[in-house]
Amino acid sequence: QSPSDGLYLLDYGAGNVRSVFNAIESLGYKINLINSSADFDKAKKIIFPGVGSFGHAIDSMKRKNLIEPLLKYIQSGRPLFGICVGMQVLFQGSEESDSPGLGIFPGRVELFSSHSKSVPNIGWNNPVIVQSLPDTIDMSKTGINSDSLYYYVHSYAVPYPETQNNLNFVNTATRYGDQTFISSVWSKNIFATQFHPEKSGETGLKLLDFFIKDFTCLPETSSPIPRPIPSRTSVRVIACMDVRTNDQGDLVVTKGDQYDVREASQGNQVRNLGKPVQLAKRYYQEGADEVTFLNITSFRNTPLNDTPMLDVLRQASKSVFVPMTVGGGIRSITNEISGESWSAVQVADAYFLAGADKVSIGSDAVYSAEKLISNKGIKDGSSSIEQISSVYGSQAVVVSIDPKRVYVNDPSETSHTSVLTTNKGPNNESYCWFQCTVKGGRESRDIDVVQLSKAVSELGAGEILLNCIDKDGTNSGYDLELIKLVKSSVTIPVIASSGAGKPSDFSDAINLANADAVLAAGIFHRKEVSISEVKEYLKSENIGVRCV
Ligand code: 1PR
Repeated sequence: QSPSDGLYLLDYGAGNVRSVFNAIESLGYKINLINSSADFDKAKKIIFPGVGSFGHAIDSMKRKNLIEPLLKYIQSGRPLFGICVGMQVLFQGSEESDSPGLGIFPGRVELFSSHSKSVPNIGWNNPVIVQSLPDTIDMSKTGINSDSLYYYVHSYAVPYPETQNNLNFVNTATRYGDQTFISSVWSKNIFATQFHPEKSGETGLKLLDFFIKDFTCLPETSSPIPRPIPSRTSVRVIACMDVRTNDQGDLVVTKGDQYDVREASQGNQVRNLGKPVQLAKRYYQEGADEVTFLNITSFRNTPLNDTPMLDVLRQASKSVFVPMTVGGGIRSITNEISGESWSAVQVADAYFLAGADKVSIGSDAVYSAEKLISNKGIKDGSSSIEQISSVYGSQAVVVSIDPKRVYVNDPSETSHTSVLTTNKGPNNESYCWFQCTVKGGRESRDIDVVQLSKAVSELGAGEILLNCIDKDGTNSGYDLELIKLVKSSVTIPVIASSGAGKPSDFSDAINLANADAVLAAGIFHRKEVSISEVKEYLKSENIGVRCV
């Protein structure tokens, strides 16, 4: 008799089921998949992960006839653990969709305001316990306490009214910038979190373990505890791996130096800095808040399901329990040999099913932005950004920008947005604009980072991975002027990338350029600086970080 006997996972079709599966299995438990309404009768506990849009979740559940059996299951009093959209659909409805929710809890899901903070909320934060629980409940078993941080990735939330708080079903509330929202509920047999325990490292795994091993239904007696909800957001330190096949056909982690990945001193071989799955595991254990894989060789003629990156994700997701982003070749593709083609959503489906939490779009985003600009801002729904974000939510779509500096003596020399720069050009030019490129920097396009950032945000991208060709691999620090310019152009989160060489480079990107997250590759691969050293330094600069 294992605690996980009768444990089922409710999969409506866009949840990150593989991540939950792997998290449960890493705890030594087995979990079954609910495939039909008959499975609900066999279930003793259900975990219900939701990712993406509220409407898509409700509509998919309707289409698969899952709503009635789920309501019946809940009424039977057996335990349910809802995650993210799996919590939101338990409320009355959402601004995100006309579809009504299940209406189990009062309240509606609302869009975060972005006038003073980045939206979507992507990052780690602390859930504050606001529910007075009977002393039969030992909250320490959940692992939730004033220091515990969990991963949030959402644009919508149920507001938590700090004043009128007669909401006895609310277990924790979390403050993000100027707003406080319900971050978890616990009422009778229902426990649900806005954050992702399966992506919140060991802390999150402990909460899943609690649900499986020690969860008990709450008696009605719980009542709210009025208390201030401090914000504990922490900055994400992200490890990035550029992955490509070397000349022997092996998939290796490489690293460009201004995007040139070949090492002259090694007979022009592709720089080989390790194996992607092993490095990802190492970075997770060292405290990386996210892991990014950028596949910089296009497996153009490989049938989608044989793409080597999919297996990297399947393997890595078995032992990496923080969000994983994958980029490189995310677009609609046609196999030139077989003539078979896949839409951008089908390509994204394959990566999400393999264990990715976010996909990163590079070249295709530039083409989509150029089209939007030439169509005078009229969207037609044809771009990979629109298609993937409408199914998986904006927060699952990152756009990777590969810009390079173009120097001018005076802003009037170009129609592009230029900035006064302290790093003057080769002919002592005092201004520069940032030209976007495609194909890994090999082709420059007539579009600048302000135009591209605004366009992709308009198309529904949830985050920008802001690389910089001039700075890539130089260890000379981030291009702070570039980051500031993009941060002033959009309200979606911006990840600083390219050039990090020492811990103070990371705090400069945050303190001086207002970056939402900081990413590095080379210094981590070459073990020049460790992730924990970076975090210790950020902490010494009073920047909130997640310490593992
Ligand atoms: O165009 O959608 O197929 O995506 C291609 C993806 O691969 C894009 O995200 C693009 O940035 C990336 N890419 C393509 N070619 C290269 C290359 O290096 N030849 N990598 C490349 C670009 C950027 C980061 C790098 C940071 C941090 N590298 O991956 O890790 O700059 O580096 P550092 O900390 O060592 O300075 P698509």
